[in-house]
Amino acid sequence: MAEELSTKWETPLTSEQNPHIKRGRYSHLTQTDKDVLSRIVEGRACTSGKELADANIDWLRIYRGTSPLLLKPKSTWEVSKILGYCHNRNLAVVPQGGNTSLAGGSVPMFDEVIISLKLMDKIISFNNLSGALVCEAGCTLQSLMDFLDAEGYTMPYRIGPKDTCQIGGNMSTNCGGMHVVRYGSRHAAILGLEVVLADGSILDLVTTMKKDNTGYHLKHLFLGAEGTLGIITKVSLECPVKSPSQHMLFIGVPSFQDVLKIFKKAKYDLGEILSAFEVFDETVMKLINKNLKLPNPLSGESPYYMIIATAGSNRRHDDEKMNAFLSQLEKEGAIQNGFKESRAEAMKHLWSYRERIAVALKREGICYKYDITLPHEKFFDVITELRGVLHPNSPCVVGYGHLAEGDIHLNVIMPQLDKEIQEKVEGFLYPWIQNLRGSISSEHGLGIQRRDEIVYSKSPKGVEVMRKVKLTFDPKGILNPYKVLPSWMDSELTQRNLSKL
Ligand code: FAD
Ligand code: 2HG
Ligand code: ZN
Repeated sequence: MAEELSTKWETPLTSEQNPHIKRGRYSHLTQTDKDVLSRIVEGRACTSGKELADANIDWLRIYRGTSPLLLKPKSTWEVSKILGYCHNRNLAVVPQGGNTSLAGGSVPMFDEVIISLKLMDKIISFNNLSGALVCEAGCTLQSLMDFLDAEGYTMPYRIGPKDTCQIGGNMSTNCGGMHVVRYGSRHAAILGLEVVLADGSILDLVTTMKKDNTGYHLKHLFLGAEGTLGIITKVSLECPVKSPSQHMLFIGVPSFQDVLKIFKKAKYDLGEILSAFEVFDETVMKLINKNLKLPNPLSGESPYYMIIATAGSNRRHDDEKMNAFLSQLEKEGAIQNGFKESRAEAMKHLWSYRERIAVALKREGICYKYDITLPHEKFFDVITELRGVLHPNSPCVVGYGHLAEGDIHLNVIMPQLDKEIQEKVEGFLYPWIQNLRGSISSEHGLGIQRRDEIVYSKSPKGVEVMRKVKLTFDPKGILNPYKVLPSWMDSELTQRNLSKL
């Protein structure tokens, strides 16, 4: 997934960009630490070179740390040994999956040791009756999709960087993607997890069965925790069967009111077979055309474009439903043009328009991403109003997202990082979201980027409970510090007086 930026951009150190964030009172890595840790993963430690440099920079090329050590364990036992040692020595660590985080969560802030799960990529078991898959955390999403395809099953989610992102990272971010409308969030499909806790102990919550009400649902705490509560080493997931009947509509829509009308109609008319409901604006389409060299598949331009997908069990029945749906939209004038596609290869190609939008935007410049949940009616108002606020500075502001969940990806694209514009955007945006009781992070997480903005979406009591949970799981604060929890808690979470522990 290495993608070049069109602008010349040297990622500054995150610590230099954020001088108010102080390094926690962790030990500094000594040569002895390096030797001991490297011996645990014999031949799989990096102390220099491109692999280490890449692991220090995020996908968006906005955040960069200075970790001197990357470890690549191959087993839960090795992860446990590493964390046990780091805990004793008070060394901070960052768990890393495919490093595709869009919130700066997967890279160090300072010199934290990077623990990459990429070599823990074994599929452990699959039950062809229940659909229960058990695998190691480093399996890429694509490898699991391929494996399941041969079994007649599929993954219950789909996101763009599937060849790179890992199931452990997907769980840790509680990633969303295109099929939440059909299969729910990661919480819906998770059966169990194995997690190595901060002190190196192993919490085995793996099961292949769906129901278990034995007290607190611990596994759910790790979904969306972004590596701040433990390192996920195994995942057990309930996978749905691959639908034998899949269809897609690609349509151009004249107004946002029509987009909403179509959404409501799709819920009634496509009902149980609806599997994706995606929307993007005309500027996004232009950037797809320009930066991915993919021409508009429709014969004319429209202010909005949509991909509506279905997955069912009866081709004739679904075909009829989709044809009737499309012709009614045409009759009602709710679309300007559009077509239905049912051939697997052609649909894969059309999905690439949607799945590679983030790549198209990144090729345009530095992307400041805002990943927000709003009431459906307000989905695009935020774009229009923000464009008004930024005028005449007017960097490129675009919107797209998973409309079914009210999840809009607002991107502000600039030739280079501009703190003044960033402050202007956020000064407008966050109170706007709060007023509507929306979320400032729908699916990408808080990472470094949004941790201080948590208060716009979570009550002070909610943030306080999170602090207590963090201290329970990780009293020394060695797991992915400076992420998720707000910076004003750093002094307690990362600089505690160890003699009191
Ligand atoms: P990383 O980026 O490596 O890590 C993400 C976070 O999880 C970090 O905080 C890290 O410390 C932690 N972590 C990673 N592995 C573990 C582990 N085993 N145990 C504990 N903590 C761990 N997200 C969506 O929700 N929907 C989308 O549609 C979507 N599309 C994307 C498209 C593109 C082009 C890109 C680049 C990203 C997209 N994302 C999307 C962001 C999304 O969060 C990630 O792509 C994915 O879930 C992260 O997986 P990863 O393996 O790369 O994790
Ligand atoms: C998507 O839906 C991802 O494609 C990326 O969540 C969102 O680029 C973004 O802002
Ligand atoms: Zn998304």
